[in-house]
Amino acid sequence: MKTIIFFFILIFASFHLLAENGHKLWLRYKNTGTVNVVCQMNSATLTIAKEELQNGWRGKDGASFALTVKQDKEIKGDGFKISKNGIQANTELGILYGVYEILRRQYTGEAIDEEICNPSYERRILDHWDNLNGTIERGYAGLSIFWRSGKDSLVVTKKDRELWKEYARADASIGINGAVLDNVNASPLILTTGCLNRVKAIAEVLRPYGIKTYLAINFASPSVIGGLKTSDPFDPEVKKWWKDKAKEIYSMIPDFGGFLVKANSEGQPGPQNFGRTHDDGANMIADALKPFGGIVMWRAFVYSPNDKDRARQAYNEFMLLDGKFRDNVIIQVKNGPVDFQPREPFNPLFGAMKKTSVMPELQVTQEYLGQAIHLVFLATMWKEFLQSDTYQEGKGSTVARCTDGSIYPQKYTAIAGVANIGLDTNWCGHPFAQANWYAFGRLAWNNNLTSEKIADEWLKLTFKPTASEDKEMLTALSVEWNLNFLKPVKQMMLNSREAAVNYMMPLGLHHIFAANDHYGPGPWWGPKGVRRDWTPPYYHQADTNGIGFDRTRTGSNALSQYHEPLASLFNDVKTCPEVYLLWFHHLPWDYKMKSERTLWDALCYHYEAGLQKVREFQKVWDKVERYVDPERFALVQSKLRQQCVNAQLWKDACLLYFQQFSRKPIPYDIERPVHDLKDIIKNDMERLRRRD
Ligand code: GCW
Repeated sequence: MKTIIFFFILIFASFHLLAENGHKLWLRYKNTGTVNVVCQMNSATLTIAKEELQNGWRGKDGASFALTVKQDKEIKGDGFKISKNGIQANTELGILYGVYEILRRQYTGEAIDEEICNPSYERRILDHWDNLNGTIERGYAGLSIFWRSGKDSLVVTKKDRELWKEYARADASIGINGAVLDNVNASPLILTTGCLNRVKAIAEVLRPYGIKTYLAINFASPSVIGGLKTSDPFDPEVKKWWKDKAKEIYSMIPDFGGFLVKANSEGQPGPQNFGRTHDDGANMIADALKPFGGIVMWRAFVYSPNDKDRARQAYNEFMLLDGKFRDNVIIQVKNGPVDFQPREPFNPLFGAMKKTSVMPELQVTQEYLGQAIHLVFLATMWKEFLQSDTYQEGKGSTVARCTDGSIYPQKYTAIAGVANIGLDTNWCGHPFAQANWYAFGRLAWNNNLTSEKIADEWLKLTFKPTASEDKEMLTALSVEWNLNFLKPVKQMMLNSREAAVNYMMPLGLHHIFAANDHYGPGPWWGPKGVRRDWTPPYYHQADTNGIGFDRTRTGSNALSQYHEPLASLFNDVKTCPEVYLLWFHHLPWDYKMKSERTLWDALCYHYEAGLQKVREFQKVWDKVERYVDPERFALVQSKLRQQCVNAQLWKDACLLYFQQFSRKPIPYDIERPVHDLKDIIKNDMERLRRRD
């Protein structure tokens, strides 16, 4: 009888799964009762805090809840103290963050005991690679929410403001407090008055949510838009131009955050165009921002075609400059030494630059991880990075501790993520890509959170049915939901990044992507005349002798940039972690792995495992159909199909291509390729021709 009732409850309850288009993200709050918010102060931010509590309250009906802004030494920055009866914080923004924490706990069922929550990084920033014409570099979720093309492109509409407000709210709810509004490949036009007026309007909407605006700037701006003869950082007129520009910006946006600069990288202008160094350029701009409290985030993503190993260049260039930067300069370093690959060891600059503030740059948008098609939860990748031990100050000097102020007394601590947000109704293209936006914010706030906890929270907030007002029904549904939806889907998320590594580039392989769009496989691509370090053969180095990039002491010696014991550990093929094997070593095809398999066989099994995992994900998803509203269910289902097709292509392309060199059979218990290599290559060439 009980089971029958349960069954009916479920059937009935599942009828209440309202169609959802994903626009509400993890903020599907709906209160179940009233709350009496007690707060002595008033401000735009506190008004938001009060409204959020009232609209989302799931605690005791009619309870009193106090919001108190009061200094407490234990609370850092915009941190807060929560308890059952209220929130205390040093700042109003701290109160708002506390409110989101309370609501999150009420929805996820986490206990609310007295606890202080402090942020790991002071600045938690999203970098939008949005162009002023509305397109987004490496954006897969539609056009920009900030910029558009056309003759009215700079007119600020009510609709713009509404969308920016929703964006600001989503950011604030996960602790993000900064946004770079334009592409790092920056147009000089961003600093013209028309654009700055729009930036001002955006800043006004973002401000009550505690989000500072920053801009990516073009180093050649003084000559391009300022009419000067040069942009040489030593030129007095150039210095003055930047000082005046800073003054103009701060008169419009008093809490402006600062500039992000990509200089002398991939064709962008920089101080080296004038015979100067990175510190000369960064310091000149830092001096202009200093009187207003602004910072410069100067990127270390530099590499020239003349060096024999791209991976070692940022370190070689920037280590020489350690200690030479002004204190309002932060060096922004990508997590890995090459470029946001599915797996890279950490960039050796972390922990090594001891006299300069350094901030990690992560990529939320999945340029190299299946874009808005593949389901890849990135928290596990970021945790792997943050927990990597640099050994710079002894064991336990993790990247997280080297960058969040625990080890070095950095003047500023910060972390940035390249945003995956666009005008798509669901913001991110793939419903599960929202989890990466969420995870970035949560980890920036607390770099000790586990991937599992983040996935758990996100799934509950994003997918748990909230429609029923009937408590009993919701409880019954909840038990069932936890078991049949939460558990398997969470596991799928946690396995998803390793699956992608396996079907794309296992065992330390990297950058073997199809040219330009970086979506599918392209290990063969390397036409004459193209920069070698922009072609996959440069990275995989496959030949009949073996495969992999030799970065050992007898190779490029890039591994000497790591602190001992890492350098020796990576150098010795026996102790080098297998996940980084072909990153550091060029090995023969019959090299014996720990599993006793040959390298070639191991490679085949990794590709196969990756593909099979995606097949499994399809089954996991199909099985949870009754727990998901039809719209989001169908979208994820269709994306998983495409992911599966693409994973098959990756496996076939890479194995058939590398087989030409290994000259060994694909182990017979592995499913046979379903594509021909020559067709794959032909299609790829056609794709490139169409693009040109
Ligand atoms: O990953 C590469 C991208 C470029 C990007 C560059 C960078 C913004 O392919 O599109 O440019 O990195 O980070 O500067």
